[in-house]
Amino acid sequence: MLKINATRLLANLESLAQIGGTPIGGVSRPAFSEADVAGRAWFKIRVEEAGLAFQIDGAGNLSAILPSTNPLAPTLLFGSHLDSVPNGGRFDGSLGVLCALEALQTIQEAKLALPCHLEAISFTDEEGAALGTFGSRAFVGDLDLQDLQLGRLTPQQLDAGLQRLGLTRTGFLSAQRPADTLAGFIEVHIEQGTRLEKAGVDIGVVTAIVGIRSFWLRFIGQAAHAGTMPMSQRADALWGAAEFIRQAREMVAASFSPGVMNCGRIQVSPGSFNIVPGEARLALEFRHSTVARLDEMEAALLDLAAKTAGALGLQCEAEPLARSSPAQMDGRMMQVVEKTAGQLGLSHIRLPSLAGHDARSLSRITPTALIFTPSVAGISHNPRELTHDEDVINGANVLLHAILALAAGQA
Ligand code: HGY
Ligand code: MN
Ligand code: MN
Repeated sequence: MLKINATRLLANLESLAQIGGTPIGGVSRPAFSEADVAGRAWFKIRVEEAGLAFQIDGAGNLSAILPSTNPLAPTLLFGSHLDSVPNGGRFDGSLGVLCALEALQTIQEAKLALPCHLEAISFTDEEGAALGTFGSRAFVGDLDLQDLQLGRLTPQQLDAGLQRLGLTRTGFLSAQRPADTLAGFIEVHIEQGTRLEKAGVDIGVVTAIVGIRSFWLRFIGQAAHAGTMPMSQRADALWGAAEFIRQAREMVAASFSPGVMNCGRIQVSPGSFNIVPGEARLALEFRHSTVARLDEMEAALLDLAAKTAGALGLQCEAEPLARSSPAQMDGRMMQVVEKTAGQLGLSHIRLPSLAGHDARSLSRITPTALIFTPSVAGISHNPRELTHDEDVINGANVLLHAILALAAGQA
């Protein structure tokens, strides 16, 4: 049975991890940063060294292509993302891109003539430095100019970031790929949870991906002298944010499980030891598996924000940011992955994903599969993120044979 080159794959992972590498072995390579520019350049060189065609689209998505002899053939696509969260791990996203490149090189070296074009892709800004799953949303035509306003960067920061990557503000519109040119999409990704490890299973076959919504919540009070303003008369904006976080945590756990919420950032102004906070800006994100539950969570969280603010004599404004809908993975693709894992002697289970992925975008227009490899202790978005070599290699081999099985189905 054909196998990927494990030595080359692990060496590539090690080499890529040096770009934006952090002292304890993690990676800080947010999209549009200098490290991202360097990571992208690294990928281009690897693709060209492998003798594969390199391509970049208007959203900055990077591809390695192995064409079919039939120019009219559809494209089977596989990949993930090279960007990371700030101070993240070396596997999130990178694993899927490098498994994709490795599978492509293996097929090229085996000189297999396939009835579809093969394309290994890295999507731009999956993690949302500007706008989560920016590249894959542009690819499927799920992004318009107005969506850019919902991003997390100021217009000036966005323009500077796009320029760093050689992109323009409107260029992403040309990245849209017609659905009828695609034969499917497969993403390999670390689980970022403990379910595979706990079950002692090699491969996860993802059934569905959660939807994610995010808001800036602005609690507005009145800045005041921290010494002279009596405690009973303060309109302390941070008290409102703190009270909201405490109650939201209890409410989501009690009423919305397995849905989750997170407040990952807070900006307090004016921001001084001796000034009562006049404003607290809170980054709120929440996730659930159905649109109906997301709607209920949104209503309950925004209502709670207004109530906690009101109880403390504060105002609260909610500014909606980017959102994504939950997505189902393709049943036939799941079966292909399961059969492939079985042929490789690997155990597998089905499970939903609580993290967002480019596969969510792709599932809108083409049959999509998401393959999970185990994460040690479920640690992710953290420099201590770890997937054992054996699991990395298993993920790549499942991808390789899923590609071959799907390509054979196109014949
Ligand atoms: O935030 C997420 O779920 C993913 O890691 N981008
Ligand atoms: Mn991530
Ligand atoms: Mn990821």
